[in-house]
Amino acid sequence: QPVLVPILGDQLTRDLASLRGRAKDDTVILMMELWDEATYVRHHKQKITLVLSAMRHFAQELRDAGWTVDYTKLTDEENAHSFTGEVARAIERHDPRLIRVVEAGEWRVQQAIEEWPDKFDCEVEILSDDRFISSIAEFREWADGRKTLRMENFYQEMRKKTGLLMEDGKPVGGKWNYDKDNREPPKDGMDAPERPKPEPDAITREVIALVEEKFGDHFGDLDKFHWPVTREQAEDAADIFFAERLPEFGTYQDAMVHGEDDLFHSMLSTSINLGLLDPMELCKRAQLAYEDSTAPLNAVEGFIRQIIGWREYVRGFYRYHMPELESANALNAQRALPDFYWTGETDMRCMADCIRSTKQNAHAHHIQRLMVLGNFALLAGIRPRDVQDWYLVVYADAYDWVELPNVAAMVLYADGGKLASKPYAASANYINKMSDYCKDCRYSASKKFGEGACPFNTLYWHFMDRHRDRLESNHRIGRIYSNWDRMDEDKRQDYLDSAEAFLDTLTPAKKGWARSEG
Ligand code: FAD
Ligand code: DLZ
Repeated sequence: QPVLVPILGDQLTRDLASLRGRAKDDTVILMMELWDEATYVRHHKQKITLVLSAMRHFAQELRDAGWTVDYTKLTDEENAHSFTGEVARAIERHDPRLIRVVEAGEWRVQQAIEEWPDKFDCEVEILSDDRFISSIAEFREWADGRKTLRMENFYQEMRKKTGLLMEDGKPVGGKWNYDKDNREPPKDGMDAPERPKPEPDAITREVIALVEEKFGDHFGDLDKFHWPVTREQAEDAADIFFAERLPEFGTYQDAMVHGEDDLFHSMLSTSINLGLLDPMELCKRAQLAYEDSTAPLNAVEGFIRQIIGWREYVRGFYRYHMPELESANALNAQRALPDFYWTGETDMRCMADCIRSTKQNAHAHHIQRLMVLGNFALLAGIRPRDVQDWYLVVYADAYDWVELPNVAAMVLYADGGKLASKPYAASANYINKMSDYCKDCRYSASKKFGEGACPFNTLYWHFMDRHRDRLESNHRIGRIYSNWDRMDEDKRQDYLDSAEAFLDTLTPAKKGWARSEG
């Protein structure tokens, strides 16, 4: 009677807690390609390709290392197409004495796993996912009893816990956070060194053909699939990032350039989330770059903050606030997602470029997701469910545990301010300052309302006006109402009328893009 170790699609880590210390001749590893996982939302074609190809490569790597891997393919006739169904079938095949599994990232999957001890006639051990620096229990302990949860406080705890960028108990350089040095607008004609783009090998090409056949009508292009699917490829990508892009990462973290899809970002989130790269190892490498003087502190601290700060924080926040977070809608946003999020057909040059990159690469960088695509959804009052589904579908790095808190709480303020102290609402001024989008746009960033005015300008005041009751008392945003009140009545009405006229032009997305109908 062996030990059965199910490994989920985002647990592709050689040192996974469930494998650690196990004898190879006493263990059967179970990996499952599942229709349910590929279609519970209709993921971008590149995302399905990425997960399935990385799973197949990982299974091969495990077999080469001497493990027994029982691998169900999507096309296997008997496939039950759910985690629970496939584990049940594996129990029949192997009659294990114990199932040893690492907790799932997604709440939905974790709920299913927690039913296994009652469902199955064998012992089930559910292990904490220690690829994260803070466990669910530690986050809960930190969060319980606090009036407000803020990333910054949590991040400082993580710095102390890991010792990253710490010197005698104090932050290196004297400050915890160099966010103010992460906001340079792009220079004219700025481009960045290309990231490595691994060519699909035979395994990936087989998966691409499968995805074209089974999921050909899902969103997204598949002809430029260049994501790392093995640990080696992911490590190559990390090497190039540290050597060529980290030094500028901090300075231009918030910059946006038309047609420049990666800039100085690491493009490592897909590999980190799949488990191909260890987040702590990456942070240590970043720290070394600072110590070797190959990258400045604003870059290194910024990178480390994203990983041990934001990434860990949103994961803890997600588990702390699930399942309520999924249906939160504090601003009562009820408008359907506009069709152009799927088609890219909009005259707003910034939106069109971010959607193009999303479709071509299954990626957009952080500030595009937050301050362009997200900002629009916030200001236009798009239903959180629609926006959440969209983000979960379209990005190759999207899993519910990281997408949902970013979208519902950070972007849409649907949690009413549990995660962020204010909505990230901005007018065209911000986008114009931080990008080169506006100069060739049909809309004018400097025109406030009326024909040709940038919709971000009119929607901004429409948003502020309709949420005045809630936001006026917010100490970080409330002051803007004195600007609004100083405008004469006609001008305020012009803003609101222009916003309404624009909102009336939006065509709701057809049903069925994100979830199958029926
Ligand atoms: P870099 O800019 O190089 O950052 C380094 C790493 O920091 C990333 O690889 C990622 O692991 C981590 N990171 C940075 N910001 C965040 C954050 N806010 N939350 C969690 N991790 C972070 N990230 C995902 O991994 N999956 C998602 O589904 C996802 N959805 C998002 C939705 C919205 C609305 C927003 C605003 C952000 C979202 N992010 C998500 C965070 C961030 O945009 C991506 O992690 C980043 O763009 C990935 O590209 P990169 O690896 O080049 O990141
Ligand atoms: C995203 C995804 C897809 C498309 N397919 C699979 C799959 O076939 N098998 C699998 O184990 N995982 C898949 N995943 C990732 C799962 O959704 C992921 O394992 C959960 O997020 C676990 O929380």
